[in-house]
Amino acid sequence: MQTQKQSGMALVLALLVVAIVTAISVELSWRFDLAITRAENRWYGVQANAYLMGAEEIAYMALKMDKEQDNESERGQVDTLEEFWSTQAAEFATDEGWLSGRLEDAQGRFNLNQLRAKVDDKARRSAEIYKHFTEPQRRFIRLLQCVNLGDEESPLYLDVTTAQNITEAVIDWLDNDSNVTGFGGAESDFYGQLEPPFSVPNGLMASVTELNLIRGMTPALYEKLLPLVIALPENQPLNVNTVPVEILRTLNRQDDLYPLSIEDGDVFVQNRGEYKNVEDFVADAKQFFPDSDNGKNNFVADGLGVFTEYFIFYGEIQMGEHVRTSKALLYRNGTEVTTIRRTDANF
Ligand SMILES: [Ca+2]
Ligand SMILES: [Ca+2]
Repeated sequence: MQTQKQSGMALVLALLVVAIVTAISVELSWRFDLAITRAENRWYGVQANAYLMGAEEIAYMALKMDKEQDNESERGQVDTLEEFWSTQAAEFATDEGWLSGRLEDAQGRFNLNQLRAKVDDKARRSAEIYKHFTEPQRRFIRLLQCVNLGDEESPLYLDVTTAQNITEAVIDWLDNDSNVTGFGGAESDFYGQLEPPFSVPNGLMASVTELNLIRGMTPALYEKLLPLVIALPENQPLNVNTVPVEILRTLNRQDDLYPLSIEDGDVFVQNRGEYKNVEDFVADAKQFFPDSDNGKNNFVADGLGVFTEYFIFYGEIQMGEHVRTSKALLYRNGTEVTTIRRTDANF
């Protein structure tokens, strides 16, 4: 009996030991796998970053080269989509996958910080609504009406009054007073009563993400505006050589708060040349916004340009199983190129 009981105990003990050893080794091997995976990720992460930084350096070189060519050419300082910097670099094979990069003209997007400057009080009191706004503000009113909030089959556009109201709210967001602009404007009285309340920055936007907070903005509108807008550090002009068709449509006679028609926009974008200066652009584009009525209908070229200082660099790399991307805002001053900011969000 005694020995049977003892051997029973021994068996239980043995099983217990086996169970413990198994548990420990499973735990260990899991930890070991995790450590390996972590090390691998870290290794790939470091490698990927190094490659992406390298791609950014190549973008610097392309922009520097372009500036040197512009300096030597008779055409002068011009940046267009026909130039070398604008071409998508081919996928470049690496030992672990591939690397690619491209540049976008940041000044081909509507710079929201251009909305900050305001008209004087006399103009604000004018009976003619268009005089309440600066030309960049009128362009933004038109841009808001260009964005299709529906789909191709049943398009849906904002009306001009809503577009004005949203523009006024953006103006108040940027301006440094606490006076509410027009009917759509909003200052701390409005934002302070929201849940949660917040204060108006009354200064330049650091990122287009701020649009999300502005009175009248909806997630759908924000989503559609994203590829067309940017918040640059200052009042940088639009480059008419690189703007997309939606932005070309915002270039209309000063007294017209509606955008050019979709048809006009399509003709405009196909016919446009490489403009050496803003005057050349206006002369070419006059068919869409003829001057008449003793200058009342004139086209105002404020905030337009033909060359660019700010570019967006997009890098992408595949390493093993992983794909990583990077996004950087580059600033070109003469032949010097620097990175202003990197982000995973929006500039
Ligand atoms: Ca150039
Ligand atoms: Ca204000």
